[in-house]
Amino acid sequence: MKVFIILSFIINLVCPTVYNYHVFVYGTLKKGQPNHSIIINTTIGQAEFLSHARTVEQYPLVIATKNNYPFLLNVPGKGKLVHGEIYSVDQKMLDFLDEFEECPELYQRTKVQLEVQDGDGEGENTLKPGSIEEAFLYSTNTYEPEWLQKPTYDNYDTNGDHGLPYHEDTSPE
Ligand code: PCA
Repeated sequence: MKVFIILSFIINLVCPTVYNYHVFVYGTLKKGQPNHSIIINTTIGQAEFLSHARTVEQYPLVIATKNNYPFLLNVPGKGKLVHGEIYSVDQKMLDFLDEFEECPELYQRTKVQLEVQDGDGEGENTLKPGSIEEAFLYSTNTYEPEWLQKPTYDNYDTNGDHGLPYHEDTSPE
């Protein structure tokens, strides 16, 4: 076990992308949104901003639950082309995000096709504008049927004119 840990540490030093995953964030994890501090918290894990991106297919991005959570419903072809940000994250950050997003109960981590919008990433892994990339995202299949009737958004902002700011309310239903 010890040997494995040392070996993976060395591999990660030589080739840091080996253990990295691309994650597309479209909600509260984006820059300027209430949970962005998580993805830039290096005590949790590593994350590198790669680019802005838009889904290749349309999806309903709705705001639901008493806490006004944003949810991308896993219903391709309905809703809008959804804007967000692609990050390269390590295993530790991915594990933390799975837990934070209550995956797989509330959200499920699925894969999505994205069109890279600008290559304004911070490091050498910057993506090429116009290219198609695949990334994980936290979408949901476990939604209430009436959520399909809700207004849909193309670019989530907690303080948008929908008047439904995100909040954490831990009181019982
Ligand atoms: N957090 C994840 C999924 C929805 C949310 O608020 C994200 O920002 O992509």
